Amino acid sequence: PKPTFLHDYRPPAYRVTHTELSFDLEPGATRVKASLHLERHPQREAGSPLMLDGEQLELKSIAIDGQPLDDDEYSLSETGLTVHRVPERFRLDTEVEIAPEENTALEGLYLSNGMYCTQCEAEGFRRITFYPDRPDVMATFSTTVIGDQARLPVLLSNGNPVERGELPNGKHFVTWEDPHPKPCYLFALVGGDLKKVEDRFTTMSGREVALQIWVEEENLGKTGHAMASLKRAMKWDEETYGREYDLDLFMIVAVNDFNMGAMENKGLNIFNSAAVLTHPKTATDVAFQRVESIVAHEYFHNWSGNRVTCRDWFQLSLKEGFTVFRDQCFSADANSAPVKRIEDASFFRTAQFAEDAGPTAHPVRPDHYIEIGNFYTLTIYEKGAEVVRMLCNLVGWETFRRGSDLYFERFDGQAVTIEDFVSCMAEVSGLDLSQFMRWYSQAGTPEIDAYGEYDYANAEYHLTLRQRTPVTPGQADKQPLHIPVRMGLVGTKSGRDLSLNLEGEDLGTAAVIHLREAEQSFVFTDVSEAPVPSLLRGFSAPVQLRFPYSREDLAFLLANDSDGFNRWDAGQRLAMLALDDLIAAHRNGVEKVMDPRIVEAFRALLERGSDDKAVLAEMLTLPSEAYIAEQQPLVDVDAIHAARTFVKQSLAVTLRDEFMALFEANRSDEPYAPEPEQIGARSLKNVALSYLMAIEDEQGIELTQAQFDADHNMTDVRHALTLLTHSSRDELADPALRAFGEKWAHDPLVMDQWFSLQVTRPQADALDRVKFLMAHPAFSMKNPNNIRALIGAFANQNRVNFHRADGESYRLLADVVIELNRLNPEVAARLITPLTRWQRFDEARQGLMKGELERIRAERLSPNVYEVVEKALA
Ligand code: DPP
Ligand code: ZN
Repeated sequence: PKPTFLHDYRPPAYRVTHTELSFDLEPGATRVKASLHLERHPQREAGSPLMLDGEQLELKSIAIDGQPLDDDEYSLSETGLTVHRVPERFRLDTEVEIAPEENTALEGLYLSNGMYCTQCEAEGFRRITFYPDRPDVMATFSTTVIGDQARLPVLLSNGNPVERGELPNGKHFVTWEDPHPKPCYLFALVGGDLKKVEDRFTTMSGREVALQIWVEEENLGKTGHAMASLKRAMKWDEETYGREYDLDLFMIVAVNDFNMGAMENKGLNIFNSAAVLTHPKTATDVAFQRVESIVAHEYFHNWSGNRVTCRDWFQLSLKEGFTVFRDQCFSADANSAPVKRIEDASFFRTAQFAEDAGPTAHPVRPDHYIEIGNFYTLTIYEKGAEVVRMLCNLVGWETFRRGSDLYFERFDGQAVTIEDFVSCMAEVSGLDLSQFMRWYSQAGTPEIDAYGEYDYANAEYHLTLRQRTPVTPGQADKQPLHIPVRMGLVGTKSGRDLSLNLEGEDLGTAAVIHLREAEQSFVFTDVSEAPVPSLLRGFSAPVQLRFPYSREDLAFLLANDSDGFNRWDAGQRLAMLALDDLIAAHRNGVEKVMDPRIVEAFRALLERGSDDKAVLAEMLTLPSEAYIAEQQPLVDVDAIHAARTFVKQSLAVTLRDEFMALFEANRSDEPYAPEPEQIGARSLKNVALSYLMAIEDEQGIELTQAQFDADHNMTDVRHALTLLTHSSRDELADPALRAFGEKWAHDPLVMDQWFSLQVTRPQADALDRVKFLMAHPAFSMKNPNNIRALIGAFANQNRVNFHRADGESYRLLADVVIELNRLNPEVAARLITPLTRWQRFDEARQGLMKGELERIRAERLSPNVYEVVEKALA
């Protein structure tokens, strides 16, 4: 396979102004008729051949302006269709046969649980019909869907239904019209036996919109939260961005087999059932919040993605970065804002940093790819969102909003680039954002080394920041970035933020300083007392920041920083210092000793309490093994696990009564609601229980079992079951697991949770459990959620067992990748990730991991898997 390059972009030779489609959903012989109204692109030369993408299509007929073509007038290949000579304006009619029943890749039209559905982003439409499958071809669509009335009573597509009727042989049809020009990646079709829940929304201009969520009948009771989230998101986008919905109907459909989370098809969002269905008994708080944010995310795409779309797939972050930023702000408004930021930044620093440091590192706007399906990454989505957040902070919200208005107004109905977006921000703010643009083209996590010195005699504080971005594949030279560093100076006497006077300018007590050079010094004057600097508040830039804090400094910030995010971060840094010592002790076979300063800092947290319980729960949570690993030069999974367990147990032993009191103070029998206060209390209570279970405290065990038996809500039940399953006592784990597995055998989303919590147990039998569960009737290699819940959770979250010294887990992962390479290349490619990180481990493991990558490489590979494996072994 050959790469596609950004610099090769050219507009399409022909545009499609209108697309008429007709689907006959006949088992074993689905037919698709397409009438494309085409015209030459004004910027392209006359006489070009017409080239259409098409894969796995069986062409039945082809005609131009009603004239069937002779065999020598066109040619077919594995990837498409070329018509050698065409007029300037014409209608192309084709008919193809496709096989949705055999489609296990879940791209294009496929069957999930007997229901027809589609996934066209990024390049799935070419598996439906011959078409210029690129986002800069935008057409209005009219779609007729024909199907068996009994088996497929519901037939949906984009836009509004305009006609329906009965046909011979028990069939019926529905015709849908979408008046908004759109690229074909936003096309959707659904046919199945579905039931709907309906609601309404009145837009800010007074238009009535019907809202429908379509699900299988047994899931009708699980749609309430998604619907409520949708209405909140619609309102929020009106109030915050002035964006109104533009059709009379908005539909969401839940499907069980789906490669991603959800898809923003115009008027007809298709969702992974895991991203839409909730019920207090089956979904955790985390799942409720995830549904809320994904429903909002897809809805927000209606403007940031659909009305204004991407010129080409290199611009993917144009819609994804902006839309993730929008959904993050929405969730922050709906929940605890500091916790949302802590969760996002913590995940980012673990997973995106790892991606940016590995062999698949790429810029927010890549300049080449083999398979665009491999670029739905944390860098495009989450780093893209961080870059938009920096822009917003640089220009200020009001100006950012004006820039957003300008962007939507100027580019409505167009397919545009990241420059178009940033230039709107530059225009409304008057700022020169040319250096800022490097954030889009340079891969790698920038590192900032900071040093500070207080000059008593002159009451000055000197802060020096030095930035460097490490070399990433294909990018040896890095230029300095424009990095906004939000900061404060916290007085060590007063515990307050001191006023910041920088080069004669009074910045108040919290300021953003701009690092643009490789090294820059900032001199703050009139600093009345010795301060501890609080840097990168709110994670103001996606960088790794180092400052030589002492443990006393960190304990001080943990207690006094006015920025909630940095208070949490100080606690994490403090824990990291202790963990580093313990990891070294473990490696050197020296007795581990707990640093009393950590214990005292935790005691202080427990005594002080917090108004925001969710924040306190985060502060009491130690850095994850994955995050700790990111901070080590060489990853020693066993030492990390031992050190973290030691810290947790030491805290639990010393603060046992405090944790018990915290648990008692936060339990409740209130009916479940996914509300911030309840969620915060549950988190806090469950964190306390984790500590008690870390030492297998007898009373803690009783409480855990009681919480499991009480069966009050899934958050509590799952947490209790996880603690029992991850304990050293199989007599606690086994009966609970069995009871839970039998009770929920009928519910695939709950069974996925049951898979995950077993295969993440630290005990040495985890790999055997994975193998055993792969034969469970609730597991299928064809279902991406099952793969993620069982194989993905094991490989990504069970670090001690995935990195077994005998390499057996690597072998299992490679076996699964090899099988999935045939069934579902997109999911297969994503699953390889943990093996691509081999450079981070000792030589023996490196050899084993590379050996498995080479074994994969020896297969006949899909472009998806090929690209990832080649990069990993380069
Ligand atoms: N565009 C989708 C989303 O991120 C992914 N297919 O919302
Ligand atoms: Zn998206």
